[in-house]
Amino acid sequence: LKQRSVMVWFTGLSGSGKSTMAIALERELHKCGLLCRILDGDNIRSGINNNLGFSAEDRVENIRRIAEVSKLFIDTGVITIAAFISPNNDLREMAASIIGKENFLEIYVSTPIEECERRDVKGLYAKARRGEIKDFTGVSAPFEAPGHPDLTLDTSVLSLKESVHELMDLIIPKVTV
Ligand code: GGZ
Repeated sequence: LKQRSVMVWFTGLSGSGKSTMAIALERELHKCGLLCRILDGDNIRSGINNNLGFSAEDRVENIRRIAEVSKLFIDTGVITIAAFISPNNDLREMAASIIGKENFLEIYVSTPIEECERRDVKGLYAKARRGEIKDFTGVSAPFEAPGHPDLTLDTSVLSLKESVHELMDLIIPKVTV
């Protein structure tokens, strides 16, 4: 395999742009012939983690399983991209220590809540404001910004293309043999 693997760990609010960035990054890595795997709500919360909700304990178990699965991919040499809110430092530190801190890139998608709420692609913020979803991150559950992320990307300032460019500049030197 002509590549080294790395964990690309996105953190940020619902609607901040994590999944969109993950997909665009995957496309760009594929263009370079690099093998990668996206883990997100669509393939994790609907499958292996379909018994988990959004209580603090369930979020810990969600992230723990995601980190263990990521480790399997990383050990196989696959660049692994995770797009989960992972709302606090303890959760992200747990993931980094399971995966190995030396392989872990923390990417903070810092799009402000006002912008996420304005987009409200799935109508979840409106529901959360009406009290129809409890423990909603940013509304009725906390989000703790990372202290020292490897990269911070604000989609209200940067285009998708610019964000992917910054990601590639960070990742390529780490994965090319
Ligand atoms: C936060 C919630 C909640 C609550 C459902 N809080 O925009 P989405 O819809 O697709 O992304 C959100 C997703 C968050 O799941 P994660 O596994 O990333 O969260 S965590 O890392 O904190 O475990 C949102 C939807 O699930 N969603 N209820 N209460 N997001």
